[in-house]
Amino acid sequence: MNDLLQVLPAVQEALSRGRPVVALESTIISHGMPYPRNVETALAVEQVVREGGATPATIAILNGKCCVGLDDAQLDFFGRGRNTWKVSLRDMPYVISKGLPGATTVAATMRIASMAGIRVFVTGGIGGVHRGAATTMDISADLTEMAHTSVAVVSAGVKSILDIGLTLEYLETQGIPVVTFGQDAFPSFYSAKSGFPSPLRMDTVEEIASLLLSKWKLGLDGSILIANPVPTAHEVPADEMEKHITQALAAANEKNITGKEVTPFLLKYLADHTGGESLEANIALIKHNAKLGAALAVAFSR
Ligand code: PSU
Ligand code: MN
Repeated sequence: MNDLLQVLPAVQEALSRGRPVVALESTIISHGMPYPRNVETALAVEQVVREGGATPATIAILNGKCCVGLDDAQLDFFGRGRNTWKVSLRDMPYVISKGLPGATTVAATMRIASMAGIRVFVTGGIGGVHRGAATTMDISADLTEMAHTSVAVVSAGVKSILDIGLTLEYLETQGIPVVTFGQDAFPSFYSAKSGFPSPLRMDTVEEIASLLLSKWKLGLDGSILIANPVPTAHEVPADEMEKHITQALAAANEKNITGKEVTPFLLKYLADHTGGESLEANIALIKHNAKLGAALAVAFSR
């Protein structure tokens, strides 16, 4: 194994026995939710993965190593988020070489999961093509990473802070199959629908495991996006969310927020302005995704 990898013993054991493992990201903990709900959620999500018959591996960078699996103290450290870098691919070499603490995004988490031999990764929402990307060129490295790293990504779709239509176009261009679990509509994180149909629909994890196997046997490296709609009881009405998103985008524009700060700024704005409801939805859907991801990892390992 790569000497930059530091794998938690429980994760190492599962991997060496060919047991199912589910990777989890850390940016969602440090930059996506407030303390201490973020740490409670990270621990609860790991527990959901265990109950689903898989071993959780939360991924982050510490002391110059890519850590695959964090202990409770490390999760708490990232939850407090002080002086923690948001690390996408571009930031990995710097944070590793300087020995800085880094919370990994979807892109960086996938890359490290792949280095460790993990094939299934669960998150809340992925990065994508931003609204206005035609002039800003703001397209998340999550999408380019998904084009060539062979780790399946389970998410609740794409948050409508992004341009969902352009994100789906970009996924198509990059050869990334998009499958929605159990419905025809592509979900938009807080809402089960987005106004866009899902390119594919599957109703069982066995079908998704077989899709993954087919893709990789064809030599088509890269990810599959599995969109898992938020449970109905936790949906936030799309028109209510849209009002806040419009305001968040205007605030980002006014403050000249650019580059890697854009997504955390928008997420924080929404968290601050929509209060409890969106946070509860966020927590519920991540647990829901963890359950599906664990089932998929189990099916894939068979
Ligand atoms: N979208 C969400 N929640 C998140 C993120 C995105 O709905 O927590 C985080 C993820 O870590 C994702 C990253 O990988 O933001 C994307 O950042 P950027 O747009 O800068 O690539
Ligand atoms: Mn960006």
